[in-house]
Amino acid sequence: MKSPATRRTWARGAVGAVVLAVAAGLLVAVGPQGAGAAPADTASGHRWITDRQGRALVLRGLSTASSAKQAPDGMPWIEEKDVVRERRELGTNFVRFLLQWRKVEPSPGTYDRTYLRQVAERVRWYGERGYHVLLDMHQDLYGPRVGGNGAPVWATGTDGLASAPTDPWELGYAEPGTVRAFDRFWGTVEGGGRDLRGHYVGALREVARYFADDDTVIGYDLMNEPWGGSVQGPAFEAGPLARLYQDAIDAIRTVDRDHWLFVEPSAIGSNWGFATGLPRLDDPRADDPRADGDGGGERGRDGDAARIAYAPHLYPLPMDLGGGYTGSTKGQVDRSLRAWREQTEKTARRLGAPVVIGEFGLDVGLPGAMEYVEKVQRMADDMGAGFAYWSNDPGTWAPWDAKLRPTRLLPVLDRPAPLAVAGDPIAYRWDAERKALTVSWRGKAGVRGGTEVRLPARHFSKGGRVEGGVRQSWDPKSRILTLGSGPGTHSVRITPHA
Ligand code: IDC
Repeated sequence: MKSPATRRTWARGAVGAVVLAVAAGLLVAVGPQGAGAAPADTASGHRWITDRQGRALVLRGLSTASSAKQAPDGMPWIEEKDVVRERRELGTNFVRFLLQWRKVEPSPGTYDRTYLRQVAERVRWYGERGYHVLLDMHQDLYGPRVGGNGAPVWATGTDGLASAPTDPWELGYAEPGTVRAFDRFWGTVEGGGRDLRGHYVGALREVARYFADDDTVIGYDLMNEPWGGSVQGPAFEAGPLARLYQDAIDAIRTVDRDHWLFVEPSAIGSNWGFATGLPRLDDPRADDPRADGDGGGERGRDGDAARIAYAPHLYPLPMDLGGGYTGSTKGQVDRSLRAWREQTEKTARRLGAPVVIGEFGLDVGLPGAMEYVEKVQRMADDMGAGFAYWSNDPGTWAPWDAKLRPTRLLPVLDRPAPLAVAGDPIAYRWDAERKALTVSWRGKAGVRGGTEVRLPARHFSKGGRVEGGVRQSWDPKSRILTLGSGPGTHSVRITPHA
């Protein structure tokens, strides 16, 4: 019953030129994208990740958590009460949960079920509060053996090359030992050795086997921020990366035919709004006549029963370089955001995939930081994209500080929005000035339940007044208002009760 919404195409402007020069591990970007026509300002017209009732999900949440990268047991910092607090304070419905290959497969071909059980316990904490969990096979800088996280030491081949710590950490991607470890992984240097990609795919398949029947899990993020080592650009993304993704998708589908498979582009470049060479991938479930679900999706050659989602990250280069969202940097960031959206939508069309912003985030103390977060949230709403803010680790980037007291980010993330839409969404928007949340959608056969919107107490202390729609129920505890749905077009406006 989880058939995705029918795919349509958006009218979209031309894409400008991008020149990405890769030299000696350092990237030099020349010439930003041309502006092109503005994308259609609507959430409609693309595929949606749906819940068990066939409703389109508006996924909003945080990544949990960077702390898992270094923890000996691979677990994030959270306890169950932190999940309760996250739900209460932010009303999020989504979490991107970090996994580590080193923990899944501690020695070659041996999978650690204790680790998977501990992950499952935390997934349950989230599931019991209505969350959807994306399991993210995380890595940065390959693995701990070369100063990063992710890959097991046994799967790290450096050929004696070293990797020194760097500041900022991202520069570590150019360290010789790290580059070689990736080259060994992708099999792009002479010398043979273990089939590391085969092991990686096997580890993903084990994760999927374990969680195949877990309805809280929405899908698997196949690799965080893939890096090509010494092979970059389309040669990497349309080559070794696409092959790994296809192998992983095929392997996962032998044990789990329902969960979504999230793919990321090579981060350097794409995070800044440059084009990606990631090609369309095949989901075997699209060829399976049983994959029709509620009959709402097309299938076969159109691939509409495929469940591949696109999860790029968003870190505009001027901000990566330490700038805030102010002064002349602001204009640069805005151009970068436009380019990012254009490229993301182009790639999503090519992949036939809904979009989830897998990461965006910044130090909340930077000048203009909150305006930037609000801007990205509005863009996500306009795109009909989900997002996972980076991250929920208490500190300067998070909605809570080291003592779990709210930072200035918390009220910005605690924002009125639909959570699930009972049909094909047309558009939704929170107008902070007029204090109005508008949601429109087309009812669709086979979808059960109403449209759920969350009305935070900070904006809707006495609940919401509904115009143009039917209020089905209001739960003041979860602050979820359910709106009736049915055939035809719905257009609802909700304002605070006086
Ligand atoms: C960062 C953490 C930081 C850690 C670093 C390296 O915030 O504490 O030292 O990773 O492990 C990404 C990565 C994500 C990064 C994040 C912020 O996917 O792991 O987390 N980021 O730097 N890509 C761009 C930014």
